[in-house]
Amino acid sequence: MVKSFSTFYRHIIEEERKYPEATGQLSDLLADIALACKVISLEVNRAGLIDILGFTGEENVQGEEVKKLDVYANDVLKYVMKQGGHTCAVCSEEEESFIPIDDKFKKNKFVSNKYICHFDPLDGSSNIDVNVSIGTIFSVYKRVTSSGPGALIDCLQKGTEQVAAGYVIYGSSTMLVYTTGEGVHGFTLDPSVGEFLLSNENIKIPEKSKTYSVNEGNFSKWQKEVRDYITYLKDTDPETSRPYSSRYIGSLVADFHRNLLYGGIFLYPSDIKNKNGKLRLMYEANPLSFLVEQAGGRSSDGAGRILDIEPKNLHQRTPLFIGSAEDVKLAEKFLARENKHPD
Ligand code: AHM
Ligand code: MG
Repeated sequence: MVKSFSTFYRHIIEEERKYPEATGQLSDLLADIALACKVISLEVNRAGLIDILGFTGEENVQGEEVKKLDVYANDVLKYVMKQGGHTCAVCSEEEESFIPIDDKFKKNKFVSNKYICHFDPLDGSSNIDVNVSIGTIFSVYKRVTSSGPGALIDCLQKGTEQVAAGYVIYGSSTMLVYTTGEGVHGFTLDPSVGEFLLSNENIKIPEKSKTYSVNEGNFSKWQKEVRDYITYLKDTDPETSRPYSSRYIGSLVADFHRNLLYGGIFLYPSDIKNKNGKLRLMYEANPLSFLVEQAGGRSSDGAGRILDIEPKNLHQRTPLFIGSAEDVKLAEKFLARENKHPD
């Protein structure tokens, strides 16, 4: 329940004021991200109309090129980040390499381009065309180099170095959920006033859940320990709330969001085809891991904490077990005990 009325911008400014040395630039950067996501949200909402209105070809009726939604989201975020002047590089799941940003976008001496942003511009690609919730995931780091456009070393930092992270879910309503290391807060977009309004203050994920989210079609491709874990969750034992319910949308942001609010474990383990799982460390696992830990949950690659992984490249993949702390701990126990029951 929200105690007081607040917009997203007012909330981040008030959070930043708790630190007298803060310059307000992180708040401005987060406000830029929120703005870009409002623009993306508009386009996502219109997407279903494109065919009906005849925008089917490469060009729309104005003769403008119709971009695929994920390409559009990527372009909007890059543009807004560049114009904001706070970033020296942007990294995106849609781009092969990082995009260095020139100093010329710094607006004045009070703006320093000291941040790096990572984006998954539109996650849940298989759901884009079927009106199922999708999302934008973001994370922010401080640069380690001192000036000029950012370098790879700025972009390849461990998840523990994130100064902010969050996502925007384009669902039955559009919501922004973020952390700067001071808890997790959720805002719902009021389309009539165009503002994200505080709706979920200081979100805490239930410690233990009754729900698991996984693409179970991959069951036969998983290692035995993962198969044993899922089989265990499906066995009947009322004392441990089993069998668990299964909930899988196939949009990470949507699956994560539901589990964050109701409790649950999401897993995308490695399998015989994807030796390191499917999800990306820098664009998906790290930001959601920062959020889940701030909400009292846990995130692991099955063997250790996601946020402690030293990244080797921008598109590195990782197995992911994320959600309610007790459930993730149990999954880790199964993975650690080869062929043994963990009870
Ligand atoms: P994407 O970045 O191409 O959208 O892929 C990531 C998505 C996640 O949103 C989701 O959790 C997962 O892929 C679903 O994968 P699968 O279809 O194999 O279950
Ligand atoms: Mg993705």
